[in-house]
Amino acid sequence: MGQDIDQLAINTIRTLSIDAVEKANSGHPGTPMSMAPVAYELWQNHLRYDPADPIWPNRDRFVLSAGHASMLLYSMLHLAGVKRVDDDYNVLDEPAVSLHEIERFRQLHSRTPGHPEYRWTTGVETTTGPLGQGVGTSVGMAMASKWQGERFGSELFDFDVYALAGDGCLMEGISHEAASLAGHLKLDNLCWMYDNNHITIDGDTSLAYGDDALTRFEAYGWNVLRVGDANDAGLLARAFEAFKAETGRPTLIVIDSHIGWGSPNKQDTESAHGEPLGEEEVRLTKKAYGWPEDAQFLVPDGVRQRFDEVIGVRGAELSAAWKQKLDGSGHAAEIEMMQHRELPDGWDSAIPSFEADEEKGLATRKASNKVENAIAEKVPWLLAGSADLTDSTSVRLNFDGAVNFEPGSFDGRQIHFGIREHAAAAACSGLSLSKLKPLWSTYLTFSDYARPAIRLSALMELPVIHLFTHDSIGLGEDGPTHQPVEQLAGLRAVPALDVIRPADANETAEAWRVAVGRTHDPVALVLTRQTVPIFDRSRYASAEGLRKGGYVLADCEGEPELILIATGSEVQLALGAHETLIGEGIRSRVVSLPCWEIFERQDAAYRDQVLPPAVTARVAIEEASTLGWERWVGTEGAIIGMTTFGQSAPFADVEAEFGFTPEHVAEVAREVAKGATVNSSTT
Ligand SMILES: Cc1ncc(C[n+]2csc(CCOP(=O)(O)OP(=O)(O)O)c2C)c(N)n1
Ligand SMILES: [Mg+2]
Repeated sequence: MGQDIDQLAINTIRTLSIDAVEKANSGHPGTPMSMAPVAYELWQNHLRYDPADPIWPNRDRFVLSAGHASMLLYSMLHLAGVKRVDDDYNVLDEPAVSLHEIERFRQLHSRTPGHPEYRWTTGVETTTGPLGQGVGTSVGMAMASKWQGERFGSELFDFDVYALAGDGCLMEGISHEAASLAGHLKLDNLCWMYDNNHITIDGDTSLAYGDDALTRFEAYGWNVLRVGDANDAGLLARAFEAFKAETGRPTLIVIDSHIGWGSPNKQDTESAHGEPLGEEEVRLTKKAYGWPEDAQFLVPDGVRQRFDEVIGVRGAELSAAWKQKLDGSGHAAEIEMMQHRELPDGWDSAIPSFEADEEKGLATRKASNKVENAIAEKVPWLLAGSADLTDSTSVRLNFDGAVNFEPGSFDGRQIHFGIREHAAAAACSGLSLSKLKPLWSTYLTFSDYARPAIRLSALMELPVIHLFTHDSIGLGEDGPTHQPVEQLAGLRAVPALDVIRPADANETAEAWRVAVGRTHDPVALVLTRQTVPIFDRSRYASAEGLRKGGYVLADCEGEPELILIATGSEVQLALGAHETLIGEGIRSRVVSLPCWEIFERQDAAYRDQVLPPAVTARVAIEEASTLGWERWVGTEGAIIGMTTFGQSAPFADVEAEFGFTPEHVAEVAREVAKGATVNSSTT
């Protein structure tokens, strides 16, 4: 076609994207068209990436934060010949994205879903689509590179992280948190490429956006570069070289571009963003590219070979040299273990068991701290962070060597995320994607500030620990702004996220065992601020029951006629009421149900043993929204929960105000046992 091979390759990225969107009759052609030269220059000439081993641990990461431009990434994965990796980490002799899959863009079960999904399509480094999440996650990846570089040596780990962001990513609040954190941490291995095309869905950005991005990022302490034309490979190359040479600052490259580049009627318009170009415009655009107008999904001769010769050859050399270094490093076993998300032998051997103490008790956040330290000391890659509530949420590591993660000690274990919940959660996804074991913490109410990133950790099936304390109105004086009500229901509604709310210190130890032991799926650990009794397990059932999500904690002689179900700090209320009711001759049972999701995964026989279907007199007690408890108490049961916000007062007064006393629980239970219909909540 008379174009030089690199231009031909760039136009192939463009036309594959155009054709895939056209065939699907849905998708976003404009940004792949304009950003094709940027992706091409980066991948071919800078990215240290081996298409034949896409899980090589020290590969540079390419994050498509503008996830709607997914066809850009799929085209790159296809043309670069990236191999597919199966769930057991085996590289297969088949493409991650075949041409057939590109033709099936956005169709059911294709490897080319609407937005890139980690774990589903090899080569997708993180799931993106909700704008800003990619840049947030990229910070965690850059942190992980620094951590591993410090621990294992920079000859083994020094990978760079590139994220392609649009106007939307930069407008989203998370980009502020993430950029501010990255600047503070001096993450000079992080490069964001800002596609400055002045177009979003509604039209020109002047409708809603007038930031001076250059000044903004300079103020964060970033190195800011500008490329005035996305089609200028020379300028792009210089910018990438400048990024690589920079020390002590992350880099933002502002790249001026024209969305829908080459489309005679749609370039620079919002209609190029999220709709197929249309048959006629496709022809005109292909003509403008010097492309055969009728050809579809055309990959001209020489294009795949060009990728093989450049990124393919460079990547193979780099990954082979790395593997040699690894073999001689003495770190191979540990790195291998991390890569497979395995844990060192004996990781759980120091988990304490807590003596019964029903008088003084212990807050579950305090018990959690002891367990966390006992595990973290044995799992070197467990990192504990907090959004400025390190001691309030009790996540401080206190053993020798557990220093802060910061410039100068990037192998530190304690992360100070600052008051940046959203970026903290997103960065934890980045750490986890890089095979570290992260946890971060805040108060349960403020989990709302991180919710989109929590959701993505679940969608990606990443074993992140989201740790939340001050988990109910029981936090007392701080009042309704800080007292969570609807957060538990909200978190429980997230698929693949297990929400664990332990009742006492020993259940807390079990909850940690579950959380750290898993290789997939996040956990939300939900803990109290206030002290709760440590139950006498010689009298009640073992806390090991938590491993099944729910268990019979206290029982009666014979078949129960009434079941009290509770979680966390309310289990003590259930037990208190239970003792009274047993004394009155009512055959009551207490079920501790710290994790609904795990309980639901047990077989029916076990679930029916704990909650016999014939026993319909049931009372649930939880200091949270009643939403969802109908599932456990049925139509004849009662729910003692919250239907309003809380109150600011000392905790005992707040609990009494809302009916969270053993006496009130017993009162409701007597009525339910009699078969009376009881109003479903206390307020
Ligand atoms: C959090 C979030 N809000 C809204 C959207 C819907 N959305 C998808 S793309 C887009 C516009 C993005 O504009 P820009 O980032 O400039 O991308 P461009 O069109 O230039 O590629 C919007 C609002 C989204 N994906 N995520
Ligand atoms: Mg834009």
